[in-house]
Amino acid sequence: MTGDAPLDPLALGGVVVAVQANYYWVRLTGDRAALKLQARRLGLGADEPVPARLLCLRRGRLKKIGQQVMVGDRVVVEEPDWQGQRGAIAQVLPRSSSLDRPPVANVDRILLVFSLAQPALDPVQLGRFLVKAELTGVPVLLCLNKADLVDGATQEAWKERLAGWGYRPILTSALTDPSLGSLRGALAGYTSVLCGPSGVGKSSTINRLIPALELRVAGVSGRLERGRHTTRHVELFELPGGGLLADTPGFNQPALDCGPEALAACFPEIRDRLKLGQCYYGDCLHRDEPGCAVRGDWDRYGFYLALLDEAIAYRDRQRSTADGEATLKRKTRRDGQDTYEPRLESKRYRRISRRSRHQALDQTVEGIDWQRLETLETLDGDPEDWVETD
Ligand SMILES: Nc1nc2c(ncn2[C@@H]2O[C@H](COP(=O)(O)OP(=O)(O)O)[C@@H](O)[C@H]2O)c(=O)[nH]1
Ligand SMILES: [Mg+2]
Ligand SMILES: [Zn+2]
Repeated sequence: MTGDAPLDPLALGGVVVAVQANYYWVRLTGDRAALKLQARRLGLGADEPVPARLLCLRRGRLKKIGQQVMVGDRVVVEEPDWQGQRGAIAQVLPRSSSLDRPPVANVDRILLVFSLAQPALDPVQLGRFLVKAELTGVPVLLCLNKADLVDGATQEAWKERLAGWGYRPILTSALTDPSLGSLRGALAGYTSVLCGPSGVGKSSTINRLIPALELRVAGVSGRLERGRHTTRHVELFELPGGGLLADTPGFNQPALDCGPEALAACFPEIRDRLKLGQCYYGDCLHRDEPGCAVRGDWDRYGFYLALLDEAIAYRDRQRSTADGEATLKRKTRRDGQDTYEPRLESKRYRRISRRSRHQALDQTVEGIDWQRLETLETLDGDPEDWVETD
C-alpha cells in the first residue's frame, strides 16, 4: 500500500482516524520533513507547526459518485485551512480490505484477545472467534492475556495446542508487563482491530499499548465502557511504536453467517490438509464422503462438524428464501413478470441516515471540538452542503 504518498504534488496524504456525522478526522501521513515542506507550499506559516490532524469534509464530487469515506481510508486532502485545522477530502485511495463491524478499511491485522484464566480459556468460544476473524480474510494475531495467572506448564500446553490449530499466540500480562513489548512489536506498522470477549483484558491491553489513552477498565467505570462499545463509533489510535489500533472491539456476537465452503476455508488445519491432498469429491463437506482428505483425528475436527451443521443450515436458509432475498432483488416488469437482479449494495456501503448521524454526535470523541462543530453547522447551514466547492 502506497497510500502515504499523495498523488498530486500539491495534495496531502492522510488516513481517516475517526468519523463523526459527515466530518472526518484525517491524520496527515508521510515523512515529517516532506510533509512540512508540502504544508509550507500550501500556505502554512514559516514558524507554525504542522497539525497532526485536520477536520475534513468530503468534496461534493465524492458525494455525487457515492464514494463513502470510512475510518482507515487513505485519502488525499486538498485546500488545507491551517489556522482552522480543516481541509477537504478530494480522493479516497483503493481499499485493501473493509470490515463491517467495526466499519474500518485497510485493516492489516485482527488482534484477538483471550485470557488464559479469569475467565478460563474456552476452546469453543475461542474457536468461534477465530472462525469469525478468518471469515474477514484479514490475518489474525492471537493474544492470550493474564499469563500471570497460570503456571508455565499451562502456558506451554496452550501454545502447543494452538500450534496444532495453526496459530502462534503471543502470551501477555497486561497487569504485570507494563510495555507489552512482544505484542507492540507484532502490531508495529499495521492497522489493527481489536476483538475478544469481555473481561479478558482488552481495555487493560490498550492502556498499556497507548498509555496516553487511559481507557477506563472494568470496575472503574463499567457504565461508561458499555456506552462506548454499544455504539458503532470507531476511532483509530496511533501506537507509540508505529501503527494504528481501533479501540472498538469488533464482532462480539460470533454468529457465523457462512456456508460450508467458506467455513472449511476458515480452518488452517483444513487448508493444510488440502495442500497435501485433494478430496475425491470437489464439493466434499469433509463429513462422511469417501476419499476425503480432511476427515481425521485432529483436535478441532469435532468442532468443525458442529459448525458445519450451522453452515449448512445457513446455506439452506439462503437458498430457500422465497425470492432469494439475500442475494437477489426482485423486480416486477411492466408485463407482470418477475425478474431477479443481483443486490449490489452491500450493508457497509449503505448510507447512514441523517438521524443516526446526528445521534452519533451525542457520543463523546476525544479530540473533537464539539462547540466548533456546532458553530459550523449553524453558520454554514446544512453541513452536508458545506463541501460543495466544486
Ligand atoms: N491478573 C490479571 N488481570 C488482568 C490482566 N489484564 C486485565 N486484568 C484484569 O481483568 C479485568 C478485566 O479487564 P479489562 O481490561 O476491563 O477487560 P475487557 O473487558 O476485555 O476490556 C480487570 O479487573 C483487569 O484488572 C492480566 O494480564 N492479569
Ligand atoms: Mg473493555
Ligand atoms: Zn473432504
